[in-house]
Amino acid sequence: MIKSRICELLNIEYPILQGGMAWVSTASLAAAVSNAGGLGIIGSAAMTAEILREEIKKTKSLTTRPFGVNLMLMSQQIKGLVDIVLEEGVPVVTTGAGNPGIYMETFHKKGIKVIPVIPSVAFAKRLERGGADALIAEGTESGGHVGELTTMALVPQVVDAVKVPVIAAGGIGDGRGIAAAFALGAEGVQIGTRFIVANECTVHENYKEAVIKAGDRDTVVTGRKTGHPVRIIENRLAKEFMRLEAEGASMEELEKLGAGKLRAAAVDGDMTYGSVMCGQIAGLVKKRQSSKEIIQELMSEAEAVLEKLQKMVV
Ligand code: TUI
Repeated sequence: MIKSRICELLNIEYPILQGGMAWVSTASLAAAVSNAGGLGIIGSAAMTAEILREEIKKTKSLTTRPFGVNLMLMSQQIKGLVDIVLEEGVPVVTTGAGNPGIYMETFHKKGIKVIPVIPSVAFAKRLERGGADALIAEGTESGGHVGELTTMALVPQVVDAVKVPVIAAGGIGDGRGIAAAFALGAEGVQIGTRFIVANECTVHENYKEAVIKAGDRDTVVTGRKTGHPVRIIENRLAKEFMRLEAEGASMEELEKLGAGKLRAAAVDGDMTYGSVMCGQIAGLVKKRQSSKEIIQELMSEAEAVLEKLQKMVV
């Protein structure tokens, strides 16, 4: 049994958070992960306020356990999404792609735990001072919007810099990754890519198949130059993006190319011109399972690894 402050803080059985992925993490996946003892998280980045309200209600109808909502702070709808989270009484909020400082007090007044994703030590310290209940240190191995540092370099430096519990994310897909994250001082993990192929995940079948087929070098980061770095599976869209970037295309041109492409991949199953966001760890995601099977396997592997490592100390 692996327990940490994250289990107590979030009132969950296992220290595993499911990444709140846009167009991917709907009520069905979030509730299944929460029912399996982790923290399921609804990804609200592409939702309108009303759709988020429906997804929260659906999650509540499927589980009595704690769950979270991820707020992508660059979302055009952010104010409306925040209002829905406050009205519906969601237990946990994770944030990405920005500074949630201005919402912290309002969330706390409602008893909502706030766990921002941070890509650097400086940002971690700032948000700890701002009242974050825990932090997700997310390495550049992750899918979607990424920072610069690797999980291996970022997590121990953040752990040394703050007192609140740190959750590691980026490049974690099995029990070895969980054990490694704990060795670095993390007290929990956030896993996205492995849950894309969960039975309860409602993303298009082609997307799941692309993750299962992906090898270690099949993702690329587009947009590092434009300030919007995004890790996706390399396809025609990614190549076109990289060509335009190399030619010094304007932000408008790049934004035009990217518009609606995540939906095209996740909803329509377009694996050629869609934006197939996933992490570098896709190479070891090889089978479809229920969320419960994934969590059970992750935890028993992590325990076995930690026991094996302990025996190496003589
Ligand atoms: O947010 C994510 N990953 C995401 S959001 C997303 S939605 C999207 N849709 C279409 C195009 C692009 C994105 C897909 N993937 N991860 C959390 C994360 N946050 N990673 C990095 C950061 C981050 C970066 C800078 C957090 C804070 C930050 O601070 C900058 C500042 O100083 O405000």
